[in-house]
Amino acid sequence: MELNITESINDEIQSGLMSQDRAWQIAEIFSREGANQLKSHLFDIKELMSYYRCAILEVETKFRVLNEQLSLLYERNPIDSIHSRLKSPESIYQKIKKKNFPLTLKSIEENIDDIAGVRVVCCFVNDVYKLAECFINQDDIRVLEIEDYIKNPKKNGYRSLHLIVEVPIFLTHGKKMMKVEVQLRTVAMDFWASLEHKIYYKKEINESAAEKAAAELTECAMMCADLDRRMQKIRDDIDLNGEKE
Ligand code: 0O2
Repeated sequence: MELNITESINDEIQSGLMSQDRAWQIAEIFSREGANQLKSHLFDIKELMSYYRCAILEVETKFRVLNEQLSLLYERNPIDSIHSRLKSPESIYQKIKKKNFPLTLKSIEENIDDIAGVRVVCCFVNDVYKLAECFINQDDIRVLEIEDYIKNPKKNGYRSLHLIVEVPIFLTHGKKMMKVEVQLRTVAMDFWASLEHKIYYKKEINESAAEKAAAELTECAMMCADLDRRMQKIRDDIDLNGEKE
């Protein structure tokens, strides 16, 4: 009986279903009763998650540095805001299950690209591409994938530039490359995606309401794309003709 409980907790931790703190408490109890192995698994999970947090810090810093330098050059900040998140154990578990990958830490690290996510919200579309270019040209960044949903929006109208990169983190025992998903988008793209995420994306909605909402959301996405084009044009015109003599 005791062995089964240990195995089942272990499975939940391996799959990321149980929160790390809760599992740590249970491990304390079990380790006193002899299940020391569990404690070491828990340490491995905590360690991996802390590496992803370090990778987020590295990527955030790179974008803050670029923002600082570009704002000096252009006398305005190209970045409006940066938001970062570590994927929750529940959604890591859902994703690994959906994609039929083994439920091990190694497999999670190899197969889930967006455990660490950094979203960079820019003012103008040109800023998105400028920042992406400066970022991926840094010699310690390894680009694994680029998905340009601005040039090729999703069917529902979703737009953003997605990069999957590996970034080095420097630890006491050496360097480790960690995967990070970077999403770059404008304020208008972010406005649409944030609201669509709240009301529609991956939500269960009854069929007739869903169809109507989807059509409306796609229309709103086109309005946001149009706004982006117009704002970019206003700025380009000012840059070209609007400077004081
Ligand atoms: P969450 O809740 O934001 O974390 P995969 O990531 O492997 O499932 P793929 O095709 O590689 O699939 O990823 P994709 O489609 O490039 O999208 C990854 C992320 O982009 C999503 O993460 C969302 O954050 C965002 N995204 C993609 N499509 C949409 C969309 O239609 N609407 C909104 N609001 N966001 C979108 P998650 O993990 O799916 O969700």
